[in-house]
Amino acid sequence: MLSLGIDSSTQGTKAVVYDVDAGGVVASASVNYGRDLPEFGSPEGFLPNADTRIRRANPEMWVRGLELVLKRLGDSGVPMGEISAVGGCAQQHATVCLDAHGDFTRKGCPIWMDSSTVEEVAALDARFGNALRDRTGSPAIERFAAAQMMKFAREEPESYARTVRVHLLSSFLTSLLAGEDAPVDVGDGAGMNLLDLRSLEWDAEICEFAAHGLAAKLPCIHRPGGAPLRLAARFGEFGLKPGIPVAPFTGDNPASLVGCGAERPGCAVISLGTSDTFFAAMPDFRTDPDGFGHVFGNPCGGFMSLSCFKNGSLARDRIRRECGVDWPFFDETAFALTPPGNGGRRAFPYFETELTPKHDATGVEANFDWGAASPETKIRAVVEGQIANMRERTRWIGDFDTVCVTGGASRSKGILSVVHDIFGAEVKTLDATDSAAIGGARLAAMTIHHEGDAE
Ligand code: XUL
Repeated sequence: MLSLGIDSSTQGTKAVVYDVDAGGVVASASVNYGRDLPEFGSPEGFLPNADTRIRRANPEMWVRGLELVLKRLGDSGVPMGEISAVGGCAQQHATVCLDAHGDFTRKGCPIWMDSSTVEEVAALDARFGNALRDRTGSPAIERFAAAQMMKFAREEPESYARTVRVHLLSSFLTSLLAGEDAPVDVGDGAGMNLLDLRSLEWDAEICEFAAHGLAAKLPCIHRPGGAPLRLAARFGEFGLKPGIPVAPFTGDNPASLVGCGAERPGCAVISLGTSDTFFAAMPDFRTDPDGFGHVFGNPCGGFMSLSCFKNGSLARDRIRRECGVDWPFFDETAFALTPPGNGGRRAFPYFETELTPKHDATGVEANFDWGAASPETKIRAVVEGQIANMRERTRWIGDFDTVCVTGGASRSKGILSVVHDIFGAEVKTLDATDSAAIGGARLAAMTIHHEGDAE
């Protein structure tokens, strides 16, 4: 059986055709907004703005991205007519506002990179404090819909009043594919500061505080296992079979959880990239007592957590250069020359303002004489510092029997051994390229199994 997974991400749209029985991608196509849709003037996926806190995109670009990626996929010769279900995901937190005719009421939609809502976050904090985290899974966050809608209603009251539907990009794309107003999936809906994660209903009090009448403008909520929608007739144009199930799109992070095969609790994913990300499924609703980790829904049921550590690969590269060594030395030799635990020597690189835990960019903080230490001691100290911090900051989630490591730095045998020692879990490496699109395709395939079960 073939299913289609679409990932509408910051810089482009990707589509994969997934062979569910063989478990692999058989065809893919992609669109890069900067290269392929230059008319939107968004080389990096958003409209350039001198104020770097403002990050917005023209929603027409996402519509065109979806259509163009489907056209390219069809042109690649893949049998579009044999695809049995469609699913997908989108960058989290982007909001799309529509009027009663389905026209956009906000030509520039804020995306996840927008942090222009500092005032609104302060207002949410002052009104709800820790209750916001306890109810919605996250403290007040700039890029989340509560703060963004508060700002929209304040700055453009007429446009806000004309808005009848506030979609996330994920539910907006599902609506396009289904040709009808689609629900918000709990996975992505949890990233709004508006969803009560215990009842999985919109929190009326928080919605009303954010913007008058907001709850009535939000879509219905799709819970795991709920009925899929159906592909609209107009997508027959791309060779797809109208009427096949469409799984409600989720956020790219919840989709990656599924795409990495980590949707069951006990398995964590560490993605070592520009920044390091940690995510894992959780069976029940818990929040980070220190307020650093986010809680999103798990589209397969239950919840997931996500923590972002800003000082990741760039910090490791800076240490490597400072030590004057090559990558083979950093990745392996340094760990052969030093014992696990490094004799208690630990270091934390704060080259960027850190999110988890919050820490200003102050450079390397070490509990030993940094200047006098050998390269191998420094390298182990930094890697053990990073991974130990990750373990400490994710302890509230629970224990893990398996940790899947992805991203460029997962090639490092040294880093993998440190993950094994500190997490005390089996460590696997995973190629997570396209994991979000694959997650969408797997969620699509699950709608068929659910229908089969029901028969
Ligand atoms: C998660 C977040 C990002 C985007 C990227 O909270 O903001 O990971 O989902 O697309």
